[in-house]
Amino acid sequence: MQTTFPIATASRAEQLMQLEDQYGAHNYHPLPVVLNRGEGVHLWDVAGKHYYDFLSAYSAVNQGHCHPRIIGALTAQAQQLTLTSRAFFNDQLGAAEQQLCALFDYDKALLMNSGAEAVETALKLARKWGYQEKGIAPNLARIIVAEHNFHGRTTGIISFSTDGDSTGGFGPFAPGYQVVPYNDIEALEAAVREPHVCAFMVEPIQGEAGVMVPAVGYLAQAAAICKAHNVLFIADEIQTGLGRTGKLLACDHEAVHPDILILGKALSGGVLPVSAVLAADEVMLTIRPGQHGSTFGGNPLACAVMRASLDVLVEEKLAQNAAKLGEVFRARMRQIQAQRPEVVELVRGKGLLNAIIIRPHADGRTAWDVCVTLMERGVLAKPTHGDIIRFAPPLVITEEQLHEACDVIEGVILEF
Ligand code: IF1
Repeated sequence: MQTTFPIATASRAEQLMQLEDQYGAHNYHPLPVVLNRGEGVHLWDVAGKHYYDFLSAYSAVNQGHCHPRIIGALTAQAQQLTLTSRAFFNDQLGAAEQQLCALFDYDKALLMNSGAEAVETALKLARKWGYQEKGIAPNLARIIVAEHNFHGRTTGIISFSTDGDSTGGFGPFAPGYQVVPYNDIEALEAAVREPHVCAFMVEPIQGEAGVMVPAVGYLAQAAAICKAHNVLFIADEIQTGLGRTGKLLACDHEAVHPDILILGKALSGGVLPVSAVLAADEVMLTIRPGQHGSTFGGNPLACAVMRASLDVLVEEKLAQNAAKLGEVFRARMRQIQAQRPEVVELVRGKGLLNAIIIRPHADGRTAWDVCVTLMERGVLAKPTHGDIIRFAPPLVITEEQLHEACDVIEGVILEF
C-alpha cells in the first residue's frame, strides 16, 4: 500500500480542478470555482464560501437549488419505482402528461430527457406531419430555423447551427434545413411560401446568441405567417419557458400558442434531465408505436419530479416574481450603464433572463475578467461570446437578495 504525502499545499479546490482537467474531456472552460452545495439562490464552494447563483444552470434551476418539495418527490419516488421502460405502463406517466397538457393547453405530451432529444423529437414530428398531413413528397420536407440559433448538440441539430464552434469539424451535416435571419418577418415569409416547408423552429428569445429579444410582435407575426402557409410553428422554450421571462412561456407575452412546444431544463427544477414536446392530436398522432422513443423518457422518477417542479412554479408564482424583479434588475443595470457607459454598452432581457454587453478594456480585460471578479465577490455569472454576461438567477430570488447581488455587480463594474 502506498501512502501519499502531499508536498505542495494545493487547495482542495485546486486538486479537484486538476482532477477534472486530467480525466475529463476538455469540452468546457469553467470559471475557477468548485461547488458542493446549493439551496435556493445560494451556492457554496468546497471551502465554504457563499455565492449567489446568477446562471441557474442555464435556467434549469428556476425553482432554486434543492427545492425541498422537489427533492421530497424525488426521494419518495426513488424508493418506490424509478424505471420500467415504455414496454409497460407505469402509475406516474399519465398524470404527468395530463398535468403538462392542462397547464399548457395541448392535447398530447411526449416525454424525453435532454433538451436536444426533445428538439430532435419535434423535428421528427414536423417532418412526419409534413408528409402525412401536408402531403409533402417523400424526403423533401424542409424546416426553417433562425440564424444564431442554439437548439442543442446532436449531429442533427448542429446541421443547422450557424456557430462555427458548434459545427467545425463535425460534418457532414443533415440536409433539409434553411436558415433565415432572426427577427426578420419578410425573410420568414419568403421562406415559408415554398411548398416543401413543414415547420419553422425558433427560440422566443435567443439564449446562446446573447439574450437576443426580438421586436415586439415578431413571434405573433411569425406564428400567423406560418398558419397562413400551413407551416408548423415550433417554439423551443427549453431556456425561455417555465417562468424565466416573466410569463409561464415567453410566447405568452404575445399570446402565441405554438403548434409544437418544446420544454426542458426547469421541467425538473434541475434535478434530472426531463424534457417534453407538446402538440395537438393532429400532429402528435402522426408518430405510431415503434417509430420514436427513449429508454428513460417518461420514467416514473422523472414524472414525479416534473409534477412537483411544475407545482412549485405555479404555486410559488415564480413567473410573476421574474416579471417584477426583472424590472428591478434592468433598472439597476441601466443606472450602472449611465454611470459607466464606456464599460457597459447595452442592457437587455426579459423577466429574469438578462444580459449586459461589456466593452473590452484598453488593457485587454474582457467580460471574462468581470465574471472572475464577480465570482471572487460572491456572484456567479457566465461570460459568453467574449463580451456578453448573462444574468439569470433562480426565480425564487427575493428583492433584497437581488439588490445585494446588484450592489456587487455595481461595485465590480464601477471599478473596472
Ligand atoms: C451546453 C447556451 C444556455 C437551449 C435551447 C435546446 C438546448 C439548449 C434553447 C439543449 C441548451 C445549453 C446547453 C449548454 C449551454 C446552454 C446554453 F449557452 F448554449 F446558450 F442554456 F444558455 N434549446 N442550452 O438553450 O438542451 O440538450 O443541453 O438539455 O453547454 O451545451 P440540452
